[in-house]
Amino acid sequence: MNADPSNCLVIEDSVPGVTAGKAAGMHVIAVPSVPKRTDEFSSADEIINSLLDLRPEKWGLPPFNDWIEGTLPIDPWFIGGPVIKGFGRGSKVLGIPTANLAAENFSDILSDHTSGVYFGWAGLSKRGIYKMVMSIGWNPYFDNTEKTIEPWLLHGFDEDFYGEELRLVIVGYIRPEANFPSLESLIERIHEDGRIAENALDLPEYAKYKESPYLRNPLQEGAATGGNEAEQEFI
Ligand code: ADP
Ligand code: RBF
Ligand code: MG
Repeated sequence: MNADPSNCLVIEDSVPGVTAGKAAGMHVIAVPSVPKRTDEFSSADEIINSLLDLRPEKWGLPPFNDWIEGTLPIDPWFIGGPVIKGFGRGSKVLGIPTANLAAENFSDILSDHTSGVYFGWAGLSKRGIYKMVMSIGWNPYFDNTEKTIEPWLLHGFDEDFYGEELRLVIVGYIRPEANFPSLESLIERIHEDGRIAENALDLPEYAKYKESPYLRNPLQEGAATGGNEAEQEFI
């Protein structure tokens, strides 16, 4: 390539690739192919969770121009099912209740989609449609062993709604899941995510999905659905 190695940026998902890039005197960003194995990639200059977190401007390159107001639009995905019991930690410890969906019903969708903080619209079969912000992943602060789906509906409810059919259209990405030095800083960050989602969902690019039939017409009351059939229904 006839380029000075110090002017090269390598993006690599394997340990040998990271090692090779550093041995060549290049800058290296690691995107580990296996989550939770970041220790093996410590020789990289930066470790990111997924390509959604690539920020070219950190490396003197032009920024991506598809981010809007702190959010990245994604091809929407559609998941739903009855609200199940979570850890009972969101409301009690954080003051942020999350209406959990059974992750095992969406294992194919979840393995396609990276962990992180996302937002979109939530339909509750007996109540209406609400703005929503959620995390998907292992909640690093609590170091969970299971990947969970944690949607926080941006609305004050007078009662719980366990068992009710919840439909989600996820339209954008905010940030990777992170660990925090204190519970207060985790709570503060989740409220910030809530403000970002609240504002972004008024943008036409995201607001239009509020009309998705998937949110309003449960295909089979109480049954879990996900992915392609739902997407076809929307189109
Ligand atoms: P936690 O989220 O506190 O770990 P659970 O997941 O078991 O515990 O319980 C949270 C429950 O709170 C949800 O299942 C839902 O019924 C209720 N809830 C009340 N308000 C909200 C809200 N704004 N967003 C999500 N869930 C809510
Ligand atoms: N947990 C984390 O450990 N790290 C996070 O960065 C994180 N971000 C979250 C963002 C949002 C918008 C929501 C709703 C939750 C987030 N959580 C995060 C999950 C939170 O810890 C979880 O909902 C509670 O532990 C309840 O099980
Ligand atoms: Mg919960």
